[in-house]
Amino acid sequence: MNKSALLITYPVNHIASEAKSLAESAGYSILHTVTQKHLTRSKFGIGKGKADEVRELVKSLNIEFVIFDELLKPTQQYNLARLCEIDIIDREKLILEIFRLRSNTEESKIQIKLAELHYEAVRIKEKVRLAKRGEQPGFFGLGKYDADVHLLDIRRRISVLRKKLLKEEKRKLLQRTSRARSGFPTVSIIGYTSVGKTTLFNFLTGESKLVGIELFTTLSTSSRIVNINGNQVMFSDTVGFISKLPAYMIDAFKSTLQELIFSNIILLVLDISQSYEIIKKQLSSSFTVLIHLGVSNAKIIYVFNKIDLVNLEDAREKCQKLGILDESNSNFVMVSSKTGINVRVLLESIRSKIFVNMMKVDNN
Ligand SMILES: Nc1nc2c(ncn2[C@@H]2O[C@H](COP(=O)(O)OP(=O)(O)OP(=O)(O)O)[C@@H](O)[C@H]2O)c(=O)[nH]1
Ligand SMILES: [Mg+2]
Repeated sequence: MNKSALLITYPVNHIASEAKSLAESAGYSILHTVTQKHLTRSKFGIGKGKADEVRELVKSLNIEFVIFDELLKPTQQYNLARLCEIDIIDREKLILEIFRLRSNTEESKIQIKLAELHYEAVRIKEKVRLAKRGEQPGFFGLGKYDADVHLLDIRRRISVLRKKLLKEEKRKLLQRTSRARSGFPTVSIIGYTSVGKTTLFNFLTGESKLVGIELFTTLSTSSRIVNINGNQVMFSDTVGFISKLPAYMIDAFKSTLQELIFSNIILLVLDISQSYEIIKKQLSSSFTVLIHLGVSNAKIIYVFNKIDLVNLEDAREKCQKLGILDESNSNFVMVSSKTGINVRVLLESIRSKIFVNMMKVDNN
C-alpha cells in the first residue's frame, strides 16, 4: 500500500517531476503538490502563510506524510512537523528511504545504515543543543539525558559499522588488485539515475541485470568481461547519481564509486530524450561527483542514450547547445541501449580511446 503524501517543491517543471519520481520510487503517492520559489526559509522552510495552507491541506485531504524537496535543518523539520502534526520527509530522508529499499549487498546495507545513523545523529545533536539553551524542553518527547544516551549509542554503532565497512572495502580492494593484475582495461558506466546504464551494460555484456523506470534501480556495482575485436575489456555498471546528494552520502558510496578512479574509460551516460534543461542539470550533477573523486576529463566518453525516442535533428540541437557536439570526436556517441543503434560505434570509440591512452602512458 502506497503512503499518501503532499509534495512541497519548486515551481520548475523538471525539478517537480524529479521530486515526484523520487517520492514514487520510495513508495509514496502524491495526492497534492505545493510549489514555492523559496524552500529555505528559516522557520518552516516555507513561509508561515504557506505552512498554514499545507497544514489545512494535510487535514482536508487526510494526508499521511509531507515530502519536502530540499534538505531541511532539524529545527525546520521539527517546526513543520509540529504544525502539520505529521512526519516531514526531507530530500535527504527520501533518498535514504529509496536506498534502504534497494540495498541488496552487505556493503550497500552497511553504507545505508551509516548514512541513516548520521542523519539521526545530526538531529539528536540539535535536540541536545536546544535543551542546553533551555529551549524546546522535551523536544520530540525526549529529555536531555535521554538524548545524550541516544547519541552515545549512535556513535558506538557508527564506529562498529565503520569497522565492518573497512573490512568489506579491503575485500573489494583485493578483488580489484587481482583484476588489475589480470591486466584487462576497465570501462565504468556512470551517469544520473535512470538514464539507462544497466540497459547498456546488459546489451554490452549479454547480462540480464534488473532495469527499471524507477530511480536508483542499481545500488551496487557489477562487472563483466567483454571481447571487443579480440581485446578483453572489463565493463562495470554503477550506482546512479542525483542532484543535491548530501556530501557524506557521496562519501558513504565512495568505495562503490572508487571503481571509477581505477577505470581506464568512463562512459558518462545521458538520456537524450529528456529536455535540454534536465540533461544540462544531469551533466553538472555527474561532473560534481567525478570532480569530487578526482577523475580526469581525458577518460570520459559522453554517451547520449535513448536515441530511439527522439528525432536526430532535435538530438543534435541539444548536444550543440550543451557544447558537446562534434561527431568526428570519439568522446561523443549517440546510442540506443534498447535497440542497439550505434552500440558498435561506441565499442569502436572505447577500443580506440583505450589504445590512445595506453600509447600516452607508454610515451611518458
Ligand atoms: N526507449 C529506450 N528506453 C531505454 C533505453 N535505455 C534504457 N531505457 C529504459 O530506461 C529505464 C531505466 O533504465 P536502467 O537501465 O534501469 O537505468 P539505470 O541508468 O541503470 O538506472 P539506475 O540503476 O536507477 O541508476 C528502463 O525503463 C529502460 O528500459 C533506450 O536506449 N531506449
Ligand atoms: Mg542501473
